[in-house]
Amino acid sequence: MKMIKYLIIAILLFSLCYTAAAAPVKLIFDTDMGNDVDDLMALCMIHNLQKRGACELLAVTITKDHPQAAAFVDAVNTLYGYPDTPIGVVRNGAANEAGRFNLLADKKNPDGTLRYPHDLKSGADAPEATGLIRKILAQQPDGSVTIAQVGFFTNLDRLLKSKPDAVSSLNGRDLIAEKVKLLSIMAGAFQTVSWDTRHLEYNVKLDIPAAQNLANNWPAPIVWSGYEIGVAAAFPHVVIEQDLDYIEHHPLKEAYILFVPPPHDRPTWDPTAVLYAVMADRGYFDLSPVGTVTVENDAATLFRPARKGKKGLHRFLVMSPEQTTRVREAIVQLSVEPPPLK
Ligand SMILES: [Ca+2]
Ligand SMILES: [Ca+2]
Repeated sequence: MKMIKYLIIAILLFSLCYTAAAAPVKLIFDTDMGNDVDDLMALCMIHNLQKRGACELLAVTITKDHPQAAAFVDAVNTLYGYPDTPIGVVRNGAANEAGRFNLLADKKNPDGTLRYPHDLKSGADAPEATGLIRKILAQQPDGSVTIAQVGFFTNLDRLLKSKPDAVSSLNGRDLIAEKVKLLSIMAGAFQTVSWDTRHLEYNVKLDIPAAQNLANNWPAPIVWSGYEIGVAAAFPHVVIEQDLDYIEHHPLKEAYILFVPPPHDRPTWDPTAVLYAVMADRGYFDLSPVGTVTVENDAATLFRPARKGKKGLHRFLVMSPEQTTRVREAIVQLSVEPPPLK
């Protein structure tokens, strides 16, 4: 009898613990990898969060229209032990210059082998991003997918405008409404930036019509990490100099130095959007009230809170000084954690 009692207690305790464990966040990472090194910090973070079961990276989609972007993303995915993560690329997109560090994808060792091994050699061999996102969304449970967009709005604008196809009878807007839980975006500015109350942020500027369509028509909640958030929680460059020597070549160290060498503390724009996407309930950030972001023709982003009793789908991140310290340290530790060491 006593045994049965203990067994029941054990089962109850187990089920309590089991329900307490959060399911991994199903994540699509949409990036302009190669235009700034913060995209790479964000991707390293995602893999380390994935390793511990906090998220599941369903795909990486790329808005930078250069073939080495996809190859470099595959190289990083491979280093972290996820060589088969699906990768989709934009066609006829923005920012088609090479950038400063995606060339690491093709770097060779003295013996002729790749420094960062990977099998996707060029974005030309990757599927188009919109179709890939449609396929992945169609396969996922309703209301389950989080998207972190840390580049331009091109891919998600095209997703929104997409027509029914072989993978789903829903148009883009309806497919998003059914499957997407949250869109966490790094874009825009919602506070004064260096006394400028109309800071025109890069991710919006590169494809303004796409940003306008998304802000006006995306049918699910959006949380915006404005320019000011990443600037406030800038990455301490000493980490690049001292903490990544556990392997001979580290892509984050090499890319950071190629992009803007220490002693520069790079803002953590994209990592903040990923941190919120995966750990939304951990108090790293506070949120504005709900409202609506409007993108103006010059790329300015204006937020208006919803009037009393009205609904709004948009909010933006805010951070106290204490939260800023926590966010910076979380991003540092999550992005420098070693990949599986050989
Ligand atoms: Ca691969
Ligand atoms: Ca970016």
